[in-house]
Amino acid sequence: MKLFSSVNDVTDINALVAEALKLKQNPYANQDLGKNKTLGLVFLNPSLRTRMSTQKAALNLGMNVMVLNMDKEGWALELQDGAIMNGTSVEHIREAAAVLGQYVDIIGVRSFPGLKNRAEDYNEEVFNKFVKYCGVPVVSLESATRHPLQSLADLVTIEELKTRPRPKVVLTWAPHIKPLPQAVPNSFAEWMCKADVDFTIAHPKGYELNTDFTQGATITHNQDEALAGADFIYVKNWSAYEPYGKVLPGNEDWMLTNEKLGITDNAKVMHCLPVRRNLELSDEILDGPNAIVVHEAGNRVWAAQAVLKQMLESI
Ligand code: AN0
Ligand code: CP
Repeated sequence: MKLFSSVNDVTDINALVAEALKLKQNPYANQDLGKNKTLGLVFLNPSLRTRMSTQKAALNLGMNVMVLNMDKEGWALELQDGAIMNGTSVEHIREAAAVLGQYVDIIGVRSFPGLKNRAEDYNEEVFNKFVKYCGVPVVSLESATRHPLQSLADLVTIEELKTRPRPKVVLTWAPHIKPLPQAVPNSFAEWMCKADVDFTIAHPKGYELNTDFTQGATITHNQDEALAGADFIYVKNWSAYEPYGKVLPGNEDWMLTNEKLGITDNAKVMHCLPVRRNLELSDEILDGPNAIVVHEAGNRVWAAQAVLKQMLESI
């Protein structure tokens, strides 16, 4: 594997999930694979889980890791070709990415969407330019429209904890005060649509996702109807796709509570984190027996390790 940017870069998702679960049982079995190989992690936005879990995964494989917090410690990047750089940007992505590729064997990049210009975000301008100019394999650490390491960890978690062969999985929108990307729900949807699950998306009117990511999903505006009989509930806020990047008024009653959990089949509750308590998810859910959010975050290590392992095997 030379690129991990979406589910479409994976030839066999079941094999990748099985690999992640195998690594969980035996984390240090491939310590020689990463010897004298270096992973570079480039962050243009904050991160706790992706940063730490991907570093841990690389260390388990015997790799060295270098981290650049480009938003805080790097030079201000220029993205436009042909720009006359007499403003605030100091270095063009052409040189920055190419130079990083000189120092490391694999690069991970996190670049959130601006949520202002939909075409720019959905063209993945920043991520794709890193891929184009760095000259080494690239792993997405969450790009403008997808978060594949998160979705892989989510699928690993569902595989691990499911109690029937084809569980009912519900992605349900949650309230938030800030406009958040569509990356996590887009990605979760496209992975679930390819997995052996019964998949439903519930959101208020106006929060329709780009249909490229939701082919095969059942989509409803009725949260209670969606929750009925669910085995896994995936809670996440996202801003509107149309009007792009906007938070629409109302819908506070979409926060998951124990009362709503009662409609489900004793569902396990997932969230990618970070989560705002009592806005997106209630204390009673997060502190209750059905929340598996910390377990899910723990599985980020095995997802990242499975991906890095496949990349190391191909360089
Ligand atoms: C980000 C998002 O929703 O995409 C990162 C989640 C992993 N969340 C926030 O910005 C709060
Ligand atoms: N879930 C997730 O990617 O968390 P971070 O933003 O903290 O990395």
